Amino acid sequence: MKEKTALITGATSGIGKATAELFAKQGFTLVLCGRRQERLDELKEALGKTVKVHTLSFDVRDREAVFEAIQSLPVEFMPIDILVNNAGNAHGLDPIYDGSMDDWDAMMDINVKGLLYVTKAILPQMVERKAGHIINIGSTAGKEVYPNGNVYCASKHAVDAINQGLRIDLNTHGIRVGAVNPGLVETEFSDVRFKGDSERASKVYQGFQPLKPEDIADIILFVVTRPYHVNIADLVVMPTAQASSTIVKKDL
Ligand code: NDP
Ligand code: 8X3
Repeated sequence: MKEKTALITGATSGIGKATAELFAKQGFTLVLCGRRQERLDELKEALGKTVKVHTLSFDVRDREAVFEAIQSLPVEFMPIDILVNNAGNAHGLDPIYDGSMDDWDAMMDINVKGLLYVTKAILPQMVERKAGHIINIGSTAGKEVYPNGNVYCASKHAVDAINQGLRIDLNTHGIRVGAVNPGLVETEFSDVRFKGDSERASKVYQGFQPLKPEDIADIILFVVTRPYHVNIADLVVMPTAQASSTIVKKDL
């Protein structure tokens, strides 16, 4: 039987990279996406020893680049059975009256519109085959709004709505759609949010045990390996020390 082919966006770091590594252990054929070509090359070198890996370097904000990249896929990497819509980040953590409009644009363009473009580029072959699985990486920020999270939370609330909308509209096509919504996971996320201020970023994860990217990868693997009649529609996962976006038990 042909191994499943998974396309993962944001595979160069954090949750996406851990998912790529775990999927490789399962023998999945991989299409790994991100902007940082060097990191994609490293992944291809490492994972390509055991499974088929193709890399696509593009910015999810660039609509044409998204479609060109997906259309360039070699035949052995088609069709895509599993799409993990993971690329995204927070940019800034400011009260809305002080927010940077460039940060707002980045979050809406990457987390929302980028996810839509990639999905739109992949969907026709899933619709045609009446099969496929889309996993959207949302966030606890898509379930509740926290102070200064404003536009990042809005972008993840949009992912929550798109997850529901896709599931509804693809229902008659037999395509599985679900979201995994993590709380605090220690990745490069806070480095990006705080624009390279690694001291500030590391403080986010001090005094408690945050989730690791591998914890989320494990859950994504569980989601995609259920029997086809089982669709995990929406899943929220937090560190044990976290009760909500603002309640985290820290021993500092
Ligand atoms: P990382 O910063 O470690 O990874 C983000 C990934 O997204 C990178 O691979 C990056 O690749 C890619 N990416 C970012 N912008 C673009 C872009 N414009 N075009 C293409 N790819 C892009 O963060 P995480 O692993 O933590 O984040 C992954 C997802 O998980 C995000 O959607 C995030 O919102 C979500 N999430 C994270 C949580 C956390 O606490 N860490 C909690 C809840 C949700 P490259 O730079 O090479 O393009
Ligand atoms: C990432 C979790 O709480 O930093 O989506 O927004 S949080």
